[in-house]
Amino acid sequence: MKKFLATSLVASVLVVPTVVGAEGLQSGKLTKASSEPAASIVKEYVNKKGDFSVQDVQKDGSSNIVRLQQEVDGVPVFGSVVVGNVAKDGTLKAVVNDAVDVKGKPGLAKKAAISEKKALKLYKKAIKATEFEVAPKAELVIYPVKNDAVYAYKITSTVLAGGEPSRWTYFIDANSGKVINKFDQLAHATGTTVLGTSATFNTTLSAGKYYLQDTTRGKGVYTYDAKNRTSLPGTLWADADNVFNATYDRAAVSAHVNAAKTYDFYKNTYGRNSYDNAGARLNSTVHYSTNYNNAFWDGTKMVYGDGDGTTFVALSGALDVVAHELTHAVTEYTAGLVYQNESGAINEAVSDIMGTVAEYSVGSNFDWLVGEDIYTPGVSGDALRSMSNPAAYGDPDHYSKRYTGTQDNGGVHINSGIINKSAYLLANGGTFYNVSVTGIGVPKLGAIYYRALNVYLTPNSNFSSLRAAVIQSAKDLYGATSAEATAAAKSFDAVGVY
Ligand code: TI3
Ligand code: ZN
Ligand code: CA
Ligand code: CA
Repeated sequence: MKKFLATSLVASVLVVPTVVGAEGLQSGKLTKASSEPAASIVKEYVNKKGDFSVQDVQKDGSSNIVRLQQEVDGVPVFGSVVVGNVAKDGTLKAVVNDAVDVKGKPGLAKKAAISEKKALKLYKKAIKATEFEVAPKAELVIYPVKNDAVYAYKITSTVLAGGEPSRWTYFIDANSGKVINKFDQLAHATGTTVLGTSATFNTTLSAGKYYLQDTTRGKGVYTYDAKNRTSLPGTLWADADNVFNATYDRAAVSAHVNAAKTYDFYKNTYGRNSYDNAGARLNSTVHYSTNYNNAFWDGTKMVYGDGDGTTFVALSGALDVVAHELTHAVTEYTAGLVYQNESGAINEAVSDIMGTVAEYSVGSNFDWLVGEDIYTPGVSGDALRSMSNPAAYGDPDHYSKRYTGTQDNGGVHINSGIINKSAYLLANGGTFYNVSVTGIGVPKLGAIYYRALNVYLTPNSNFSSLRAAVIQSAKDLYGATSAEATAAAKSFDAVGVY
């Protein structure tokens, strides 16, 4: 039991500290006022238990929040942290003391007989992995064990290749090489998608709840619930048992799974690490508003309506829609195509094209339709748009038929049909308006448009600039006189864009 200082220079009323648990949180007026640095005040209060390094001091209103890490001869004691809340006048208001008594423990007599290199070898052997998303990192720590403490290597890595992703932490005794403890920080969830299929995906266990938080991709993939309201982002999706099998869960499962698939598509196909190519966290919100028949990229996240059940079901259910939305983000960070008139129609078309290339690469049933999986559940075979035949949904398929009015931002979802048709002809081949195009396949279509988006398109590119950008990209990738470059030119001839 600690002794509490009863004297104070400023306050005259002594607040009797409340103690929660033996080493838990203590609060009250724990020390008298002082002009010493906040970290010293907390250190002094707990120093009977050992040495501490200052991890962090943060301002919190007029208080300072101090975090100390317990150490012995500079080696951290795993998990033994002290947090102190020091008021403006230098009095300690609250402290969480997780420091442990390790001084003179027999297990600490031997420091570390085995090397870090050897420990890493043992770790890799134990988790049976050779390829790492995040390489194993070892840290020598003091690990408290029953009535004793030992030196141990704490080693963590992230593995994606070959089977289930994992993030194993092992504590390996630095003398015996034995595994003292281990845990996997990734929780492998299961659930049902909007389309009624089963899926496995990554969640994170925190304080007894499983969150739609996948930490294996870039800076993470997070999925939120707007709870049928319109304030964003809503709340991070939490589940009690990691089995996402409620009807209400389906939109979230699909958004989470399809965002991860789209991340993988961009990473594995083009080496792009998220939309900013710097691993930006992928945030999605589902159950936006009520009966909302659309989806959008709001500048920082993807947002999906549930649909009204007749025109649409939950829009996150379709991979081509999710990849369409994420491509709006990629466009914003690359070409920056202005969302109006011809540049806006290119913006829309690029989203349809990359959405379809993603569907081809990582989807289960590829086609030249957009949104077919979530459009009109009561009607089969239809979609929001067709790239092979835009006219089937009233969209133009030739420059001569372009829309020049002001609706839809100057027809961004309408005139995209002209570019969509051109892209379809480039991949698939065909004769249109007496122009024959030799198809080059979907992967090359994707590579060419991805390069055009990254290199040659600008905010004010029009259809004619797109033609030049796509032809140049084909030349860069496949050669100036390549069949691909010829096909690229023909694909624009066919839709009347020069
Ligand atoms: S941005 C993209 C999202 C999406 C892709 C949605 C695929 C569904 C499937 C999109 O195309 N949204 C459609 C959209 O914004 N609009 C069209 C315009 C006008 C037409 C549309 C058609 C919406 C049909 C709803 C139903 C709009 O709503 O302003
Ligand atoms: Zn769009
Ligand atoms: Ca499709
Ligand atoms: Ca339908």
